[in-house]
Amino acid sequence: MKIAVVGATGMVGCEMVKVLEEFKIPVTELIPVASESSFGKKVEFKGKSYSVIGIEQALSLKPDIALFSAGGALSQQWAPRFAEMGVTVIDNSSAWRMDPNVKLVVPEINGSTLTKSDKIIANPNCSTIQLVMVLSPIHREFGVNRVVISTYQSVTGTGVKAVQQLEREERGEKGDMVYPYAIHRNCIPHCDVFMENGYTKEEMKLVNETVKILGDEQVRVTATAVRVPVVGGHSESVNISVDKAFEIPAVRKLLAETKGVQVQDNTEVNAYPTPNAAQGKNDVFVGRIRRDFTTDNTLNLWIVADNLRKGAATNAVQIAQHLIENKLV
Ligand code: 2RA
Repeated sequence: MKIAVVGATGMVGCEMVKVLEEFKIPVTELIPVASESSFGKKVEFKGKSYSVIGIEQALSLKPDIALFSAGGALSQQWAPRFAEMGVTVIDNSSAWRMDPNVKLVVPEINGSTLTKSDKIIANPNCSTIQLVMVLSPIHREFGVNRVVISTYQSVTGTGVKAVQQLEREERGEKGDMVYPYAIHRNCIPHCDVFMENGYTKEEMKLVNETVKILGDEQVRVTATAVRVPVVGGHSESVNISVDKAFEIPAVRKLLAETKGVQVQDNTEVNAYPTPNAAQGKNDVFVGRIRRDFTTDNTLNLWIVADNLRKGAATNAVQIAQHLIENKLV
């Protein structure tokens, strides 16, 4: 299996290479792809060194699967060219997520919808993936009708320059600003760009992608996305209204039995998820599961996941794993 990683030197791309190895995906040849400034850089994979090459050369090598994490513009331009060559593209950018002809996939939820004809597959936004991993079983069992979510998103979601801004500010140094304000000891309610409706693109990704993945236009979502000085992962405070009556122990049991979800929920021993604990892990962690007493059939909970892992690289590799295991590539 020849697998290309387009954006192999970026934070998500590096994580994709690690996860491919950890998950023992049967890769016979890794094709690391990046911009010209990285040509020749070495990428270590399963004890071998691979040289970073350009995307045109990668296309000529005709990989079986290409994992893209190199921005929307490059995906718009190149994903169709790879697909035309018969390469299955799993794209981590937002370029194809809302395209009606492209599936938006979290394997545990809708992986079974994939077929051999899906040649461009969209990886959802990180904050969406961890949300729907918890929402999906609750929706199936109780019928979700409204979701109010506030996110607390790691600076790693913005990229290495944002992490460098945080680290510089922690040292008391000045330098290039990725955010409009200092992120050190601060919270910035501004993830991605503002739109005319007063929401950010990040918030509208949560709204639109959640509906597409759950496959139910009746689910109403409203979001506030906040950037926080954290590196381990994204956290989310979620208020969920459902159609049916529920008992909290039944919700806790349902989530504990959900593949890819770990319940950490015992306030007597301060057991709840945190980004520091979730960093480097592939599951989604949920806790603080409790009834919202202000209205009927509504609960609050807290969701944490490593945004570079299940929020990006792990989910993409799990899609590849599903395709390989089901002989769809
Ligand atoms: C962020 N989800 O956290 C976006 C992109 N990774 O900024």
